[in-house]
Amino acid sequence: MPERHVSVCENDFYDDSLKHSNSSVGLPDSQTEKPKSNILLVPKSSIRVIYGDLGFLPKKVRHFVEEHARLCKPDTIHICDGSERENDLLLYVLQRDNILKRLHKFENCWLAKTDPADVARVERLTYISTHEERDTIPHTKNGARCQLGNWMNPEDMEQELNMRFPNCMKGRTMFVIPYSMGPVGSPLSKIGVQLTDSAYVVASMRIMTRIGSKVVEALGSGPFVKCLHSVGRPLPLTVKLHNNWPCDPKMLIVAHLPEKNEICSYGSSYGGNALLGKKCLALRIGSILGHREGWLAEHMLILGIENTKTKEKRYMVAAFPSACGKTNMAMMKPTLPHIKITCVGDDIAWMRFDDKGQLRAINPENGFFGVAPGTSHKTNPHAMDTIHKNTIFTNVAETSDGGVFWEGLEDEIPEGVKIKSWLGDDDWSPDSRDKTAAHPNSRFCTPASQCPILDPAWESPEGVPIDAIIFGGRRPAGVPLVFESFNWEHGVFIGASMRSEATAAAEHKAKVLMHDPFAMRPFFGYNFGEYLAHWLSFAENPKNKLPKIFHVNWFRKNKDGKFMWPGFGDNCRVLEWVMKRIKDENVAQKTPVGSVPKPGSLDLSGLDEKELDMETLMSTPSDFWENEINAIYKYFDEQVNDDLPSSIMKQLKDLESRVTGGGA
Ligand code: GTP
Ligand code: SPV
Ligand code: MN
Repeated sequence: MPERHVSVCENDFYDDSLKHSNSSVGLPDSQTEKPKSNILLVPKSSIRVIYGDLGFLPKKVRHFVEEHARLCKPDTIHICDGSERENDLLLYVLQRDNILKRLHKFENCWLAKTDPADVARVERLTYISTHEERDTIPHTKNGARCQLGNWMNPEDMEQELNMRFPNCMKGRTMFVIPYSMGPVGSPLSKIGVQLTDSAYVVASMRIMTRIGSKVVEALGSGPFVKCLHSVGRPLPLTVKLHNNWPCDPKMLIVAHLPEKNEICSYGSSYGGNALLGKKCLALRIGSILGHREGWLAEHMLILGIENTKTKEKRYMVAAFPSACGKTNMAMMKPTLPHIKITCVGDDIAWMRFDDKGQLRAINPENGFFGVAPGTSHKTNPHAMDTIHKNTIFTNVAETSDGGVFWEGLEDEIPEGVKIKSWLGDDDWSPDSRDKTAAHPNSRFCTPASQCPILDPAWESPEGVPIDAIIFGGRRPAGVPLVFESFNWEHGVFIGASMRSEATAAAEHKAKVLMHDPFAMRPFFGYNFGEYLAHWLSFAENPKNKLPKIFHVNWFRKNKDGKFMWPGFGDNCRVLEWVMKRIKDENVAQKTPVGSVPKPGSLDLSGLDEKELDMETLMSTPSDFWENEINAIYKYFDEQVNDDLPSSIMKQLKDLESRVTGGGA
């Protein structure tokens, strides 16, 4: 069946909005303040603006829209205002085109199923293009392929983009999304304008960022990041679509052009490939801006933690690789009754030291794009309470009572209710051919404002004060439940030497252990060696109060392959210990790797201590660490090479001599 698309006459909403737009013909001149009409003339034809008014856009934005409309040749243009009315229109169109299906069990909730070839970020086709290769990635050694980003020179990149974007939106509507990362108008926020031919992307960006007229007002004549996105399927179609999901995986590219402040993404509509405010702007371009302007853009959650007995409250950030527990920790329901957690953000933190030397963080996002499998009332009740209205689910399974299902919800599905897997098996069971009901990287896209434990200061323009930085990953062996760095430099080394098992968040298939420094491996905007130097540089300012740095591992396994630590709400026990360490309480003891809790200093009340092997959970076996050190040597040598700061190499040598008994 041919795909249906937005067309002016089909839709009352668009018809109505057309009545209000100026439709006299004329060539808009981007040098004058206002275009003469709301119709764009391109060679041999014109493009109607069917929603919004070109004349309300700042001159630079209008120019950007005009230039790319001429290039991509959409049929029509829709300028997003962020209104409810607009959202109703988008949902109407998406439902009509069988891209979204209403989930009747919940309020204003929707299900999208993608082409099974477009289900995750594609790291190998994500590029940063700069004139100097070394600005983007370190030189590798021994013929190793760089694992710290993909670089392309600007000439080749131009060719790649020219192969894709001309005429790519034919027959479709080009949406113009002005969006703000961070609260609108905050001095720490950054503005982007995304052009896209996907209404699904608009509906998702509307949840994940702040969009629309208020952003245009805040932008004025200021700078913005130019973001261009296309599904890569002009009409009429030349191929059959799967699930009515337009994409072109063979031609996929996610390109960053920091020298032009531009992001261009083609061929995918999934998550970080297509919602360009998230990984592309807030992390890759963000980290470049942070390097230039003296701040940090990090793949980190931000949470508040309060001890209701002592009335003390602190904020912490934590960097875990994709699908390693940030959303769960950010929304944790603590099992200790005197610990209260509040959520500021679940994926990205922008941080800077203020003029008093206090590190402060804001969450640039406005929603959560969270991993569905594993989320349940048992593991993450606050997420479950967040996602039952105004949420777009993608690639989860649906239930015959109009709800959703994924691995982890087995105990929450009413009797007699049938499951339809994400791949369309109508009566799915664990014995079915599709191994899982939901795709392992299926997600919910939900407004942050609905989170029941949102921190009162989550939109504070100056950010919340950060007193601890936590790194972590999926480490089945050898890495203790928690350890603390000896100082800032050692902490930066711990971030640099992070490793974790691969997950379904990107295209990596096997559960291999990957180096993932700072959980930023897929998201560095510039040379990782420079990035390390940037982190180290904060210690040079004596005014800076450097937060303590920790490493946690919820994923250590026993001989039977079972997780040794209960995780989830019980992780608050570790955070309470971290809170004590912030105050320098005498609850830590040194190991060669870092300081771990003194026996008895973790509150384990309510847990079955006979079941818990705390000694093994905290252990740092030297044969394991000798291998680990060798792997880090090889990684630093091959991947970071000449760009590794000497103090980080010294940290590795010090670790080696502590582990092998040479002291240090
Ligand atoms: P991204 O959104 O990809 O950046 O992922 P994330 O870091 O936010 O990970 P998330 O919290 O969504 O967790 C990913 C998976 O890990 C889910 O299936 C969780 O159920 C599981 N998980 C999270 N925390 C824990 C934990 O403490 N223990 C165990 N065993 N699993 C956990
Ligand atoms: C991640 O992979 O770290 C995510 C999901 O948060 S995505 O938005 O697809 O990048
Ligand atoms: Mn993430």
